[in-house]
Amino acid sequence: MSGATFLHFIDNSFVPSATDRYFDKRSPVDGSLLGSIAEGGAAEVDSAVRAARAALQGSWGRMSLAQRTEMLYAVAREIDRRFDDFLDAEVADTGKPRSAASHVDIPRGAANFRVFADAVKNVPTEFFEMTTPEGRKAFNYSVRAPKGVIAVICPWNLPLLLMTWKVAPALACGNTVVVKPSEETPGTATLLGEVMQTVGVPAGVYNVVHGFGADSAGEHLTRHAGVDAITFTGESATGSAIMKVAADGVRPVSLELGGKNPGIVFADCDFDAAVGGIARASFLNTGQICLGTERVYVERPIFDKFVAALKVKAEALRPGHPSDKTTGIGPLISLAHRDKVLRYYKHAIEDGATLICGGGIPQVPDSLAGGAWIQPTIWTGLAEDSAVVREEIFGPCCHIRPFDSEEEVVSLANDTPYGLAATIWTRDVGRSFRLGTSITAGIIWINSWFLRDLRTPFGGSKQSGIGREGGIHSLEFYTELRNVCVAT
Ligand code: NAD
Ligand code: 6OD
Repeated sequence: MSGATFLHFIDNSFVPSATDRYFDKRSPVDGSLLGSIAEGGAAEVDSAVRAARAALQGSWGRMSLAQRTEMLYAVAREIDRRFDDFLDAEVADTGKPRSAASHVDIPRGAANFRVFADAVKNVPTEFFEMTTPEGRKAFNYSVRAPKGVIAVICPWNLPLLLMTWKVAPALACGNTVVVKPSEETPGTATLLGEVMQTVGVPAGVYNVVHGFGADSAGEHLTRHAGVDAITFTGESATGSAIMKVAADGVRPVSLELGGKNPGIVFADCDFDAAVGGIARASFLNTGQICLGTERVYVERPIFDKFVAALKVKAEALRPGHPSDKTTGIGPLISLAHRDKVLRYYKHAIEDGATLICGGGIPQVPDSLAGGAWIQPTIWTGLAEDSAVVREEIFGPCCHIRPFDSEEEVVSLANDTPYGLAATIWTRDVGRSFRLGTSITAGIIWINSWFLRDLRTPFGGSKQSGIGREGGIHSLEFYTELRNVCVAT
């Protein structure tokens, strides 16, 4: 990275666009200009894909598994060593509190490289002994080959965490990557290029092209015939557009998309734990987490008490500068995203919601007035067919509705086009197991939220995605299985 100019990282070099075009990156905290980002197009994508292809055929492709995994451990160590640089970059781009980024985003960035380097060394293999019709011995086994050049298209909400969640397993399996970070968050992907240089990862293995999505770097990348597979995290509508493009060339896709996840609270729950859990699920990262809870269902006997307790939690979240240790909630990613969230806030009132708290823009010091600040917001009283209850808002808000039976709440929870996650709070063990299978979602948390061993599968049902990543499931996406039979 050179100063506040974010360049592409192609074939081991930081380069501007051929057209020398840039766009601005503004701080979500105060609206100030943070820097300018090189805007990539077809030419930059083509250079990056060619570099990635050449690296597959060069030293990267010839490396032993041990050498390759050693490099990934070295990448993890270098992220640890430059922890503060990554933290500064992530906080500048997103405005999230430093304490949150230093506990979640940056450690997970390094952990992803370690976990997938470990995982790839322990892939189970198949090996069967056979006999040919003439009676000779034969051995039939499978091997995993890299898929090739992987396009990695990333969102802005957890930039390093979600990018390395794809890049680390892709490299562990011997692929090369071209990353298109979100136009909102260029920092940590660019910094990772410096790490790759320091560690000595061969040229072309990790490439970054900045730019926008449709008709820009993102679409050029997914359309490029030299891309063998596409892994994407972002909105369901974008995932659908990418899937159509991937049909040309019959290329595999892994899609981690949006959610409108239910939080379900039974009267027999540990009340304080449930309030704390739902508060995290609704407001963490200013509600910008795909796994978050914007639909909360609370069993009627504790409904009023729960609403009052969640209101206290929401109102305690003080907006503030990322470096201030007392900051409880950061801004949204941009003023444009705040406009979208505020439209839902207005819509909720038009649809007859009772506003429990929030609903607008908070008071912040004058120095932060240009930022994308928003109040954590709770509503009750909406019909289930309100857009506020059906559509993903991606802001710090939730609607709470009472329910009277397990059967009723399962039906409410499943009545959604999404199926990413659910968080359920109960002390009834039998019910936990029942809901673990009756809720249609990729991840079901009981008495917990956003807690997952990285070796387990992650992904969504219905419009929340296609495929699973995590542990062996990532390795399955990032490799091609070949069946070999050797007759002696
Ligand atoms: P987005 O879909 O707008 O953008 C994601 C990325 O795709 C960006 O890099 C963007 O430039 C690129 N892009 C946009 N249109 C494209 C196109 N036509 N072709 C190629 N690339 C294109 O999503 P966002 O606003 O950055 O992120 C928020 C969304 O991501 C929310 O819906 C959230 O639920 C979802 N998300 C899902 C997960 C998950 O794991 N399921 C995780 C994080 C975020
Ligand atoms: O924890 C993960 O690996 C993961 N993919 C989290 C996604 C969060 C979405 O915002």
